[in-house]
Amino acid sequence: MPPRDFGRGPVTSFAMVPRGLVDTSYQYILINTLGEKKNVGLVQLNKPKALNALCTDLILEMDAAIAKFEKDDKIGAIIITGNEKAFAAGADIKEMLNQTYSEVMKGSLFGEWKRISHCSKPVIAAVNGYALGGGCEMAMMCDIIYAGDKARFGQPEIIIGTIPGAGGTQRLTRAVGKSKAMEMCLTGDQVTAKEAERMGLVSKVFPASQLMSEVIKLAEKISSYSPLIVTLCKEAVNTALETTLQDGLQLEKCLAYATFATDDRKEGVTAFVEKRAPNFKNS
Ligand code: DAK
Repeated sequence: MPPRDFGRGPVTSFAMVPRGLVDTSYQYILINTLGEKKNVGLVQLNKPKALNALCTDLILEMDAAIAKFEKDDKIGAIIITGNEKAFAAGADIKEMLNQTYSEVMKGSLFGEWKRISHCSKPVIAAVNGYALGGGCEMAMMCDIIYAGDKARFGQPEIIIGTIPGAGGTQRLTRAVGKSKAMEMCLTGDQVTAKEAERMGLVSKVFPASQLMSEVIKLAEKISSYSPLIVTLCKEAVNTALETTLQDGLQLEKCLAYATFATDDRKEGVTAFVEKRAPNFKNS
């Protein structure tokens, strides 16, 4: 869907997200570039009145924004966030109200939504507030989840007579194990940020007001490394969830050997030996 032009100027009250030159050409998201070197892409969901419910147009806009950052050589990592009340409260229930089986089958919007999980660059979820249903699934499509201390995660689809359809039963089970995932999916109960951290769903929890600065620090650190090597590393870790140990170890070995064919590995080890900072060229 082509981005719409709704004029300039922030349309959100999420004070914790740093403001710069904000691209407000989308209706339901804000995008921005952050960090000292402007090498971090930010996608902020911006449908606050509906707690960032994931309607079709919002998903299409996110898809376009992530594709744009993925293509941009200056961007080393992408952050997805919401606002202080909601990361995203799930798929848009009002939009789903009258959808039929054949419509969702043909549309397959969430089912085909692979932009985040297939992105070659690291994608970090910064979760404040509710991450429920499709919102929790979207966070789990990301590579790393950091959360504010008021965040809440859940798969409440069972309460409204459906089940997770965008990875909730699969990624959650891989992240936290069968018993916890089963409990969350079968009860619809939410877990707090601290519980999510204990379960291994979330890497780190910060006071809500510090979340964005910590996530930006993380994204800047990753962006300071060779993008080429970061992509290889991400591919190796992701493969661990998809394959046997032996096949995974084999792929890891091949990818590690492959780094020896790059200028950036040479630069990295040379810089270490020469006691200076590396100057990676993405080659
Ligand atoms: N969709 C639409 N609107 C929502 C929404 C949602 N998911 N969540 C909240 N809202 C709206 C509310 O309707 C309300 O709008 P107004 O009535 O003011 O117009 C506004 O946001 C504020 O919500 P509340 O008044 O309810 O706020 P509270 O603080 O009292 O409660 C809450 C916050 C998050 C606990 C509550 O809003 C809530 O329970 N929301 C629903 C959460 C939920 O059930 N999420 C899962 C949705 S199902 C698929 C793949 C994936 C999926 C579907 C298909 N395929 C592959 C086919 C995913 C499904 C889902 O995510």
